[in-house]
Amino acid sequence: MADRREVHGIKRYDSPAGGWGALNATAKAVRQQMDATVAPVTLLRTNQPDGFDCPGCAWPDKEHRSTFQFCENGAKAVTWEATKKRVTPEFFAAHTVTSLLGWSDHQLENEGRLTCPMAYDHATDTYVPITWEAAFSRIGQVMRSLPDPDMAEFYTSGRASNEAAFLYQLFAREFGTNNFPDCSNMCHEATSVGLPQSIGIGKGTVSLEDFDHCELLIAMGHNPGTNHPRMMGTLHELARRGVPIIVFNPLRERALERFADPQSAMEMVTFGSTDIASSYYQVKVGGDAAALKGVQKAIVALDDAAAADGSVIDHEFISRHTNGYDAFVADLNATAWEEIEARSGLPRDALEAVAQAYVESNATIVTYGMGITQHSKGTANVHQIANLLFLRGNFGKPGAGICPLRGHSNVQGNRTVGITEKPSKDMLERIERTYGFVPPKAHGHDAVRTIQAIADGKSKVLFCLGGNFSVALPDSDASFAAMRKLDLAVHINTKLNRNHLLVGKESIVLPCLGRTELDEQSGGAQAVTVEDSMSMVHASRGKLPPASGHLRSEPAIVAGIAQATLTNSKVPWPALIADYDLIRDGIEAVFPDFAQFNERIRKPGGFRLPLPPTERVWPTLSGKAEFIPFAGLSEGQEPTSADVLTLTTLRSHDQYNTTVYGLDDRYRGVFGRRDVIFMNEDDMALHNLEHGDVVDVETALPYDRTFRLAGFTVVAYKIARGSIGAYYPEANVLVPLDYIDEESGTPSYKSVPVRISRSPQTGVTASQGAAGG
Ligand SMILES: Nc1nc2c(c(=O)[nH]1)N[C@H]1C(S)=C(S)[C@@H](COP(=O)(O)OP(=O)(O)OC[C@H]3O[C@@H](n4cnc5c(=O)[nH]c(N)nc54)[C@H](O)[C@@H]3O)O[C@H]1N2
Ligand SMILES: Nc1nc2c(c(=O)[nH]1)N[C@H]1C(S)=C(S)[C@@H](COP(=O)(O)OP(=O)(O)OC[C@H]3O[C@@H](n4cnc5c(=O)[nH]c(N)nc54)[C@H](O)[C@@H]3O)O[C@H]1N2
Ligand SMILES: [Mo]
Repeated sequence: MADRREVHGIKRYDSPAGGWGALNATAKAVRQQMDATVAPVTLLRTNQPDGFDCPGCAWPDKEHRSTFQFCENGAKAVTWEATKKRVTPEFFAAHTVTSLLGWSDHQLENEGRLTCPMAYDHATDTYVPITWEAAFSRIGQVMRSLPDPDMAEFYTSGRASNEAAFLYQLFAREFGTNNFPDCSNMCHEATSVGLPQSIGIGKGTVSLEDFDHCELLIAMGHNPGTNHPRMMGTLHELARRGVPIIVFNPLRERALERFADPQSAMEMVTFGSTDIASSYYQVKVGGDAAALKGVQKAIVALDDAAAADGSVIDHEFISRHTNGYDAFVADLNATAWEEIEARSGLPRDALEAVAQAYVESNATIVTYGMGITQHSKGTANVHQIANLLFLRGNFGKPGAGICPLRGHSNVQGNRTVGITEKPSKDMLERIERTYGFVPPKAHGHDAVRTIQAIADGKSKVLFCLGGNFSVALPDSDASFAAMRKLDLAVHINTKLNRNHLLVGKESIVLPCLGRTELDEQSGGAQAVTVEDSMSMVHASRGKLPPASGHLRSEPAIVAGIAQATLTNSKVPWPALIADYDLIRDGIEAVFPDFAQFNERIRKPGGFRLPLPPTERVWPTLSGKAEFIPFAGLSEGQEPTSADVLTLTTLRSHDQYNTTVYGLDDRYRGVFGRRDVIFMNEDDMALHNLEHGDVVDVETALPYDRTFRLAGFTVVAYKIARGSIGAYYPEANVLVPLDYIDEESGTPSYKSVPVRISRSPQTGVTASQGAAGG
């Protein structure tokens, strides 16, 4: 597009993903954060049998012994934690909290590792050092003065180890609440709710080996080149093996188009690459259920046309293993192609082509991410994927199954060991039997309900075991304001972030060890465990000297707080911290799937938790897999008038959730800025906008408040018509707090109806960097 105007920081990116660009970016990350002598050894320990688990993503490795051969974003995650930069008490003394609020998210975290427990001092508007003992004792005092244990909230971000998470839920439950807001509530909750309804468990069913046997892969709503980079090795292998890879994604994501494997000498020296997607369907934002219904409808039509011999639809599997097929087909028959095409933005023949590929495959895997779950119909979207897989019995056979791509490296493990606001009766009984206290039964708050309870003044204390809670939540204006109403916030973190700065009455920041660091307790050096996306549990051991002599491990901090809070606790906290084997014995006692836990994690690679659907056993209420129809396409999600577009919020290549490593998004051609709106050129023409125009975006939902993002720059992009994209967390101001998937509570971060207009603030074209809100 020679005549397109030049826009600051926007360039074409024509290369494949991976390749030399990835190697260069890794070198840069190391240079900016780490000591050149420490970096190579540390990076080589990632995901080795005796090393630590990569905090970058939850994709597994073969026998947990391969793939730190190379991974750019894994390296960024590791170097960001193992950085040589430090946030000291002197830093806090020199910067008031009010002044730090003017910093961007990137600037805050880029100051380096937290080094000392700090408490907020109103008189000076700064954080001042506090001893661990004084911090614990103050927390205990406030906690014991709460009139009701349900006035405390216990947030977890999915980096915590199984051991830390287990102790945390034990503490909160002995204290008396099930208030467990979790990053998972903003992420794969639609999976945790939807999959048990469909197949009886809330986890994926495939293993890494299944990818060696699959004949078709359908990839929906995830961006592995950035977010699950080790998956690119698997996709590259599949593509080379000639397995069709069908992508549904509103944006053209480079890594799903072409990838040069830095492991492949040939591709590197020849500047070659491999095409990944065999077909790329730019579904409308929020149009996946419609697309899936179209594919299912076309499959049923193919089956009707063929002899009912099971060569198209596996009727034997359906009659033996499922319920609800007839109602499911009736719903498909009642859905018109016009509606499917309008909602998905895809033509009928494209969806018929997918159906054809599907029926030709004897083993299909569907992988999916946030593009499926973060919608007002997220749970229903997940059901549709399961329905599609049922049609050819794609569960419980090699090479087939469902594969939700989990987010944080141990978010799945946190859930497995009891971080849930909706505990099962069985788990509570086992906790009682093991530890001798009676845990509360009433369900607690999830993430959105927590911030609502805080905003309403009903909850007064918030613990954050990792994460950046209010920045990750929707509606930054409301969420930030709520934080200031707290009596006490306790932040257990490795890095400084905005959540620490939204101070209420009291705020305490407790610095903890990261995965890469040595965790030395009185019983010797400790290992922790994590569970990956494919239910493999294995040990993780850090080796680096801690970033500061004042750091404590997450389990030790939780135990310290628990001891200072609970009078006559039944849990032997000091013993558990001396030797984490004893924590694992407790996990085993409460969760029988962890039988011989300590023994099994000592084997390299660890072990796999049981997944009944892989044996065609369905732990649903009926004991069968359930077809769950998507009732009508007309409700929710869809724009109400022609000028309304649907906004999706995205991660850049240089970001880990709210952690902004840098301001580039190389594969999308954005450099040094994040204040952009990706828009289709036809939509731009329709809205009378040009590449580079500065616009305001406003939420088009019936609220009595305005949700506005002002002064962002429009970038012409290959994105589906009617859809626009912007970065998270900047765009969180546009997502109303209660605009959620009713079934799972997941915020609808990926389908917000909006209107866009030329900004009155013209001239704001300069890069604003990572505006924090
Ligand atoms: N480097 C890095 N790694 C990460 C993270 C990170 O931020 N950085 N975050 C971690 C976490 S917590 C998570 S949950 C995962 C997130 O991993 P992903 O699920 O890949 O996350 P997103 O970037 O939010 O968006 C996913 C993709 O969905 C597409 N999409 C948007 N809307 C729709 C839609 O309506 N339909 C479809 N089909 N697609 C859509 C977008 O174009 C984008 O390609 O990654 C984990 N790993
Ligand atoms: N608009 C929009 N909003 C979203 C999303 C979206 O796609 N769009 N995605 C959602 C998703 S999927 C998720 S998972 C959430 C993420 O929400 P969170 O998990 O709350 O956020 P993170 O940005 O991952 O947390 C970053 C902080 O974690 C701390 N940290 C890092 N490592 C460790 C560690 O080892 N221990 C401890 N204790 N702390 C550590 C650091 O201090 C860092 O500042 O955001 C959600 N918000
Ligand atoms: Mo996530």
